[in-house]
Amino acid sequence: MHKSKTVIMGVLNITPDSFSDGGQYLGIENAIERAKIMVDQGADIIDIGGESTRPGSNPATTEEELGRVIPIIKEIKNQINIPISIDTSKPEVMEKAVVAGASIINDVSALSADGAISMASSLGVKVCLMHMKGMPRTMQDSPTYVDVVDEIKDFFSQKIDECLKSGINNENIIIDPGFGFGKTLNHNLEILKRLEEFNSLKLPLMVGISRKSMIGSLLNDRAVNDRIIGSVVAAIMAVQNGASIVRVHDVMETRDALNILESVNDLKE
Ligand code: YH5
Repeated sequence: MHKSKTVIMGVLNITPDSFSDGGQYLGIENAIERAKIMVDQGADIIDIGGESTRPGSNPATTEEELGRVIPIIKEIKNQINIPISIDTSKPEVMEKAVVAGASIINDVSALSADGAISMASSLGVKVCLMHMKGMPRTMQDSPTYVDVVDEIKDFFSQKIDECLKSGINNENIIIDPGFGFGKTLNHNLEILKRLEEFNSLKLPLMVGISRKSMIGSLLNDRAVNDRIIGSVVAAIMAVQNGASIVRVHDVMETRDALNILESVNDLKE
């Protein structure tokens, strides 16, 4: 069986806490440097986010988000030849980011904001629809499902239908079960175990597990920066179970592991 190469999306967070505060200029310089390193290490896409969606976080204003991400998208577009993804839920940010050079909309709320579907449709770019149960501030307050995989698949079927009806091309849709977004540790483990079931929707499947608390929990509450091996193993398992795009912080380590996996998987019988 020939499997095509797994796509690595490298995470570039542009929230105030992501770069030690040295003013806007330093922020841009640091972000570009980080993006270049990830590209050298094998990233295929750079995902730029200016809104913290961590559990318990409050939403950023449109102006805050635009101020953080637009200058960086323009500068990456200027200096690096790589597809840029914009991690946002706001239609205005989607529009300005695409005008500035982004070619993928990565929306953790799956285009649920007013006007988001029609904006994505008119921009004509790829969109990643991620599943989230609840809102970031409260989503981890004991979420429940009858069957977590079935419920997420039903959510996607409905969303995909809405997207197609509003004129988004099927070829432009990516799905992502949203690890950690309104899911307990057990929900996350079950999603990873049964990931293959999402492939019945016949769309590229993306996952983001990198450094998340599910990894920390399984490693005796390991600190965020010491979750690399756990994250890489989870990414490999996801790819073995049908993911084709992995959103990661540790690009070099993930590329190494994928090279081993792909070498074995591509070996002809
Ligand atoms: C995702 O899964 N996740 S932002 C908490 C952490 C570590 C990392 C330390 N955007 C996804 O990465 N987009 C985010 O604890 C995403 N899929 C897609 N498509 C959350 C994140 C993180 C949160």
